[in-house]
Amino acid sequence: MKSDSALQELAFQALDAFQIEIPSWGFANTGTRFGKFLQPAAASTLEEKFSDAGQVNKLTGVTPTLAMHVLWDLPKGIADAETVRELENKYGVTSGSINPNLFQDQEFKFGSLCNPSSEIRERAVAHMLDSVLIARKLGSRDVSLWLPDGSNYPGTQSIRKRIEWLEEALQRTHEQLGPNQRLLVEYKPFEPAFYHTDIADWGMAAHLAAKAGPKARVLVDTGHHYAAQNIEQIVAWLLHTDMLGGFHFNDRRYADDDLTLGSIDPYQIFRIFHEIQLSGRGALRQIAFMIDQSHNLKGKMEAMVQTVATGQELWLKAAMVDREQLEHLQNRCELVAAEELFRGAFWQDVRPLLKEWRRARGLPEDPLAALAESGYVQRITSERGGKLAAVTSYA
Ligand code: RM4
Ligand code: MN
Ligand code: MN
Repeated sequence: MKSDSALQELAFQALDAFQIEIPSWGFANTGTRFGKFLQPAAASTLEEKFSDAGQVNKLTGVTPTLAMHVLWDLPKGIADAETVRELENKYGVTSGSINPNLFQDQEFKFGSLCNPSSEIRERAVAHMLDSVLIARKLGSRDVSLWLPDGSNYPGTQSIRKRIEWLEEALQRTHEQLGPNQRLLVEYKPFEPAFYHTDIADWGMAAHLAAKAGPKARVLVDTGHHYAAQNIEQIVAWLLHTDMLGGFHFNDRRYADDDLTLGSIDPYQIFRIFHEIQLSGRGALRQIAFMIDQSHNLKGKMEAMVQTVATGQELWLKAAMVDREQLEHLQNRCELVAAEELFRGAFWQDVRPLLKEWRRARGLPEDPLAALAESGYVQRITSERGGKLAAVTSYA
């Protein structure tokens, strides 16, 4: 048993090391595949997204960066960088990962980097190269690629040729990276109607990243797995092979639902965090924690604050695992004792410790209550509400 002060020190160290990036699109109006549900408080401009992100960071203290989607947030490309700089200064959050957008243009109907037309592939690569330049200009470390490519029917596309095109495109993107930049390759097993997805799993993503060059890594989106998959094992392998670049955290029940982190299966996130904490501090610096959620029913500000707090709670629970003792029990094959130790950490109520940490760091003890008290949501609801009818896209 650890003394109270030893426990507090351990908890504070763990919490000081935990930061998570929030996505601009988490504040915007989103919906289902069939329609969009509008919220009066949703952000529809980049300034509103920065304002919301700044507010979340003020309340939680652990979300200093904002992920952006190039076409949604920087429609003029690199020319928008100046505006972003101003917003960073105004709202106290800086640019996070830059996400290329290869899924909206009509010309990408049959694929982008994997399109059989070399001309279209070239335009997709040009967008990747632009994204790297934008990220460099903004001082963002990570260009984070989600590739929407695939085919709907067997025999209609050459799987092998598309692998080659992809290898080449990612190599060319990699060449453009600055010294402190990285390329993250996200995988996803399916889209509705897909027969094959060009980057369907972590093995494909790891191969492509390794082939692209030393600054490319794999991005694990927790929602992008089949229901029975053991994600922490994938994470352990990626850590072992030094290929883990980061996460898009969210939860899912059936498909890529983008639900609140830990809302369906918090134990899974705990198990992932345990694998990461086993690797120590050095590894942590190389792993980008990001949220990738779409709050189409919950209030967006409330959902984001709730998500960040849940992430901290699960991270802290993972820190409660007595890893030395666990190793000892594992070596002796004391199965029940090992499992009880592991599970016991998960069941520990760490919220009082988290509150202590917030108090010590000058943050509101209960960020959700502080959000409610701040009046911020009421203010943006009345300021933005009038614009509802004008909203047409996810941006
Ligand atoms: C995908 C994936 C990507 C996101 C796109 C729009 O499902 O999770 O990260 O950028 O959606
Ligand atoms: Mn994602
Ligand atoms: Mn997704």
